[in-house]
Amino acid sequence: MDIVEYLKVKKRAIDMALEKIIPKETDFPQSLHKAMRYTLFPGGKRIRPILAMAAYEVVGGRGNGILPYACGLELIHTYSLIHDDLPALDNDDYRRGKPTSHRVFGEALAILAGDALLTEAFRLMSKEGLRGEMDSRAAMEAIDEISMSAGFTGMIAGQVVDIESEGKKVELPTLEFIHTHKTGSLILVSIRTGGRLGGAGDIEMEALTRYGKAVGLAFQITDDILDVEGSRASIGRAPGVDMAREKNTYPALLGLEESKRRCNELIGQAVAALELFGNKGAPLREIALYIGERTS
Ligand code: GRG
Repeated sequence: MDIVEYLKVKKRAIDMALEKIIPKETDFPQSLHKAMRYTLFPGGKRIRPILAMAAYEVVGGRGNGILPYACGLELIHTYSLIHDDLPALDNDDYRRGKPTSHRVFGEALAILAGDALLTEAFRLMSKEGLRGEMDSRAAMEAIDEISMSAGFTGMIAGQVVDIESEGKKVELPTLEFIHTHKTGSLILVSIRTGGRLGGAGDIEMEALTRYGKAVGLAFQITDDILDVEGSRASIGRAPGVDMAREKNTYPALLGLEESKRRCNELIGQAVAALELFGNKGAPLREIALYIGERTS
């Protein structure tokens, strides 16, 4: 299969859906809608919603019912980037190839735009649940799991341990906690949401969970490696900031070569977890390989 074309087609479907959801820049209050759209469009790779759609399809999910959840996951991710860049957190100037939200709109509006995207994510997903096209219990379970993965038992917990560990040398289990929570939990729940809403049985969910855990951690290890080896043009933000900020990363703790070895090992585990899907697992397999080799 042509993974580049696959990613392009899925990204287009997500972008078109997001375009309809987010108010126009001309709607009052314009400043809020401008700030919400600014970081969301043209956006990044859309890997979390694409994973949700691919997992939905691999277990036999049909139609567009997954799309509001896929978009919701992207809105949560985009809010986290806006807030992560704020002066109180990473104080970054550049994101998705352009100046960060607070640099353009000021801190207050960047915070509020992030809040609005996060809140809209849950409205969107619950509205779809209420429409009744999906099994409403599965929809509520998906929203429950997404809340836990984005909140204090997931992404926020990882972020807190990350900022509290800056400048200190942590052991591998703490670094793994940071990576699996800060980044891995939203990736894992994207895949599990696709599986759940697509009607996966227990064995399929278990396979998707093994796949999701492996690609989630591999994704952040690659991010750490790109901070060392990437360029501003490729990653859309300044490289070298993790090192300058004495962040705990895989290359800082284990070195570049060992980090790459562990990343490849995780990608191998992810691919192996897809065995039961046979040929149908090709999109998820290609996405895992792409995550291991990505340069942006
Ligand atoms: C509530 C003040 C406040 C802050 C919350 C939750 C949070 C801050 C930060 C989340 C942690 C975070 C941003 C982790 C980074 C994960 C990561 C690898 C981001 C880059 O993801 P890509 O490469 O980006 O998918 P694109 O731009 O392609 O979507």
